Amino acid sequence: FLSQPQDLGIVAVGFSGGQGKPGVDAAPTALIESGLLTQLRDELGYRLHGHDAVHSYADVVPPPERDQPHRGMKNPRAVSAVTRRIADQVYEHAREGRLVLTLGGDHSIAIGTIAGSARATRERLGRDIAVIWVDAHADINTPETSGSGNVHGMPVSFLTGLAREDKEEFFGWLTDEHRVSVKKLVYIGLRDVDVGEKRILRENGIKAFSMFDIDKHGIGRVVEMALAHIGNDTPIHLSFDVDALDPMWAPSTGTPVRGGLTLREGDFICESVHQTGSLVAVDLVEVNPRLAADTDLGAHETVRAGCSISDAEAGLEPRAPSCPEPTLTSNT
Ligand code: B3U
Ligand code: MN
Ligand code: MN
Repeated sequence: FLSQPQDLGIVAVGFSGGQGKPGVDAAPTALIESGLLTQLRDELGYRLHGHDAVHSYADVVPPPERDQPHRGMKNPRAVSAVTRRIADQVYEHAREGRLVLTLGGDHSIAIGTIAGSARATRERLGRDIAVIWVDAHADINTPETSGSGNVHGMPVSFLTGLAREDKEEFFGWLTDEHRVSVKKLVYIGLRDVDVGEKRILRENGIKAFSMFDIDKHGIGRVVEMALAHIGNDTPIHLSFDVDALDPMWAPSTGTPVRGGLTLREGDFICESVHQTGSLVAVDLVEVNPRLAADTDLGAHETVRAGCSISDAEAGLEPRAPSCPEPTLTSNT
C-alpha cells in the first residue's frame, strides 16, 4: 500500500529536558555535520524537507523555575510543550506521505513523533500504526512507577494511554487519534527494565524481545517474530534508542547498559524494517556527543553508529532480492 517514499521529512530536535544530562540536544547537529543528510540525499536520492533547521523550541520552553515537578515528572511543562510541537511537525510531513526521520534529543520526544505519525497515518491511510521500540529500556514507566521522574522513561505509557492526564500543559493534549494500542507495540533489545515496568509489560501482554531472546534465537528470527506480531502491511513507526547498541559501539549516551546489540544487529533491524516497505517514521534518539567524548573516539563512534542506523533504515545497503526473479519465457 505504500510505495517507497522518495521524500524524507526531517525533524531535528535539540532538546534534552526528558532527562538530566545536557548534551543530547547537540546530537542532531553532530549527526548532520558528519554527513548523515547529504548521504541520504546524494546516495539514496531522497528529496529532503525540513532539514535546514535544528529546533530548540525556545519559544515554548518555560524557564526552569516555572516548571516545577508534577506527579514526580521533571520539566513536565517543557516536555509537554515541546512534544506537542513535534507532533505537529511530524504530522505535517507524514500527511504529505513523506517518510519522517526525527533526530533527537532524548527519548521523551517520541511522545511527539509517535503522536504525530499515528494521527497522520489514521487520516491518510485509515490505519493504526505499529511501533517497534528498540532500546535497552522499556520507557513505559507511569509518573507513579518512575523512580527517576525523567520523562524519557515514560513515553510509551503516555502513548498507549496507560498514563493519562487531563491538564493540557501536562500531556493532556494527547487524544485517541495520537495513541497506539499496546497490541501493536513490540520491543527489541531490552536488558534494563524496572520492576514496575516488568509488571506493566506482563499485565498488558506486551510483546518484548530481550537480549536473552536475541541470544537464544538470533536477530534474524527475532525480527521475523516481531514483524509477524505486528502483521503484514501494517504501517510501522521505528523508535531507535542508540543505547540499544552495546556501549562498545555507542558509548556516548546517557544510560549505557552493557550486553547490548552489535552495530550489525542494529543495522539489521533497520534494514529489515525498511524492507517491509511499511515504514512511515523513524526516531534516532539519546546520542549524546558530550559523553564519553574523552575516550578513544567515543562520541565520534557513537555518531557514526547513529549514521549507520539511519542509513540502514533508509535502505542504503544494496541487497539481493530475497526470492529469485521470475524467469521470462519469451514466446512472442
Ligand atoms: N527506567 C529508568 C531508567 C531509564 C529509562 N530510560 C533510560 N533510562 N534511558 C527510568 O528512569 O525510568
Ligand atoms: Mn529510550
Ligand atoms: Mn534507553
